[in-house]
Amino acid sequence: MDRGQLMAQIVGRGWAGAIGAAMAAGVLALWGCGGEKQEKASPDGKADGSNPSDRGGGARPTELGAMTIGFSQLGAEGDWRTAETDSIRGEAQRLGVSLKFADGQSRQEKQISDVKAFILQDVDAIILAPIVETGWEPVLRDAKRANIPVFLVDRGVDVSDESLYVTLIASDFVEEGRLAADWMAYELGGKANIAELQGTVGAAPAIDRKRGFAEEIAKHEGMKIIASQSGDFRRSVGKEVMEGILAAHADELDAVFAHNDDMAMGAIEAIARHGLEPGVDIVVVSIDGVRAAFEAMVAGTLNCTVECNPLLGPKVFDAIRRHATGEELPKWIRVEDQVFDQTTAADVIGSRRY
Ligand code: GZL
Repeated sequence: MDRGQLMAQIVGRGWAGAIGAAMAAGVLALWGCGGEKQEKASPDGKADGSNPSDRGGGARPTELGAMTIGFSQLGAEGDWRTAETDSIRGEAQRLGVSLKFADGQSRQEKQISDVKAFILQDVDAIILAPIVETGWEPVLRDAKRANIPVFLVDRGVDVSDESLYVTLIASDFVEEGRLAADWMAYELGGKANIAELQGTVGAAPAIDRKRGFAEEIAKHEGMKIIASQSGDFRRSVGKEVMEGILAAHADELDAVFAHNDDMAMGAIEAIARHGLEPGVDIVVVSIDGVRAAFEAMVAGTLNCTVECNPLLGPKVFDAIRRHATGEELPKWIRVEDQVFDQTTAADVIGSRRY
């Protein structure tokens, strides 16, 4: 099976119709290729009780331009986060939405107090990028009692009552982990000792990417994770963690799976400082698809990245508008993912938008 067949097989997991158009674009789209989001109906299909018509209390504006919206961003840990923040703030400006921005500084307690402040200010909607999955129920109940709909972006929450948020706009992180494993298994013939750099402890993308990757490599008895540690989605921490792993395992390591490109860049630095050739002596596979990753693939130090599109601004305001006019939204609006490697990086780097 050649690479094209592999990539087509990976794409086969997703939506076969994407193959033709996506191949023409020089990339392999897994979910849609015209930029259309895949929307999954909520499992039970019934109203979640958060539509304006179901809500008691005061009416909210239905026009985005008349809304004041609070955006609780989790922090500014790296390139992906910056791209997401810029997308949402830029789209608010384009639409004439009054956006109150709060930087959670990578601390959940700060994010919770930011959301509480939005509730006191009686904003018309809240956009929340939750740093970790748990601990949100009380403040989401406060928002619901105040008649303020909450829209989750890029990371999910673990709550007992799904009516506490309108929808989650995010990629399928489990699938991203599977795709990374698929690509690595092909590249290394199903045999590798792997170091895993995990994302922020307790964060949905870290939990789910780990799960998807582990599920997929379990199909290849020659693939084994020999070291796994959190690098907190940060380049500097990814580098430190990789230095420690190399000190213990350099002579037996074949590959690195990093939960995001920022940590992969740190790992690449550490591998080179250790006197090994990243991308050659040790294969490096990551997730996000930020510009630095494309530059590294062109340079040959990164082998593959699974895109996780951060440009969520248009999608989130479209969801807010649809909800405000009484449309019922699915609990998960899935963002498309694409796989890039050194055979495609040079062709598409010029068209990258983040
Ligand atoms: C994914 C997002 C993750 C990125 C990382 O939706 O939450 O957080 O993959 C970022 O780069 O830190």
